[in-house]
Amino acid sequence: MPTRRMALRGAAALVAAGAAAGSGSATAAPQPIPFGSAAEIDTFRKDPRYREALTRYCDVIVPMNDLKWEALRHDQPRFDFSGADELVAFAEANRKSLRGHTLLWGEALPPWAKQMTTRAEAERELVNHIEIVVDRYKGRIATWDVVNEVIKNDPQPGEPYRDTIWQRLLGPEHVDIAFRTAARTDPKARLVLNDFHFEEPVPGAAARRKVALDICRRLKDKGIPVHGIGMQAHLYAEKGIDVDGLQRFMRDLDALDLDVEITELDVIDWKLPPDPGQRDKTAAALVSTFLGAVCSAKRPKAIVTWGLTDRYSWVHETFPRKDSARARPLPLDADYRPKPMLAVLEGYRRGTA
Ligand code: 9MR
Repeated sequence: MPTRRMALRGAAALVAAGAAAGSGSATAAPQPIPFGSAAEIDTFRKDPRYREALTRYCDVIVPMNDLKWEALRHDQPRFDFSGADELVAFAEANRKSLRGHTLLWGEALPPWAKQMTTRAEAERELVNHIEIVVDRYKGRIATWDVVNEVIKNDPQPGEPYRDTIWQRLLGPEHVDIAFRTAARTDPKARLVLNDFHFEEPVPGAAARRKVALDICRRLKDKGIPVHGIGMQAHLYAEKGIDVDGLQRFMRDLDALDLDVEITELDVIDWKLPPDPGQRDKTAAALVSTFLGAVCSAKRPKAIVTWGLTDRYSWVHETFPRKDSARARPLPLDADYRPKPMLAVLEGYRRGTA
């Protein structure tokens, strides 16, 4: 079992390296970047090795599904905080910080929410939901993915938003309402717009980066707080990384005084050749290229993977391989052994990369 000393080791290393980096010398090490993972509640409850890995490797914990409407609001009037409370308590007991995922999404909604029909109903439910959830974890969940995946897959000029129940009933203002309500409820929370497909070398990704910037600029112009953009970073091994595009994106974020976070990192290896060792090397190289592009231009506030071990990942079902081999998307293998990807991530965590 992990000891309290082990649990604190990562945090202590961060403080020490942070102090060195802040010394101002030209040769100072780069700032360490807190590392974390999403945690899935059923796995967390049943697998002690999962809990041990979260304790050992993470500075940040993200409840993977338990803060979604589907989990919290299955029964419309009664909030069920059981799963979220358990993960928050674990994070606090082990001195990890927390990211909240997510206050508004077009998916993972309970049936009643998908059946809302009026603008007034949608606004009332959204505001009420955000007030209750953010207030419950005020001062404890430091960062919120306020909106998740609101950008259309292939946005065209004048049509930036994904078709969701929120967009249908509230129009573009659904984003404003969510950020405004979260900021009012916990004025100290960091508020993030979270989305995917920013990194690929295709025109669609550039269009999505532009929309993300436009949304944040519009919020800021209206005086609505937004602090950063979350890049999910589900990296497709066969697609590659737009290094120049990402670096421009980081400069554009700087110009708007916005942070960046990596929020759901993993590698989709369904098109890679079968050899597991080779797949792991390719995945580590891809993560290294991606993080190198981002971090050399702007240090993210956190780097979070969508799970820790290949034993459990959404990638298995969503991107099955033709040869039926297990996907290898994460930093630990299915038996919790470190893979080359972990070394890349630990470099950023220690501040040596
Ligand atoms: O990994 C999550 C899976 O367990 C859930 O069933 C699913 C629906 O709630 O969400 C998955 O997580 C998604 C995240 O919330 C948003 N970005 C994409 C992630 C993978 O689908």
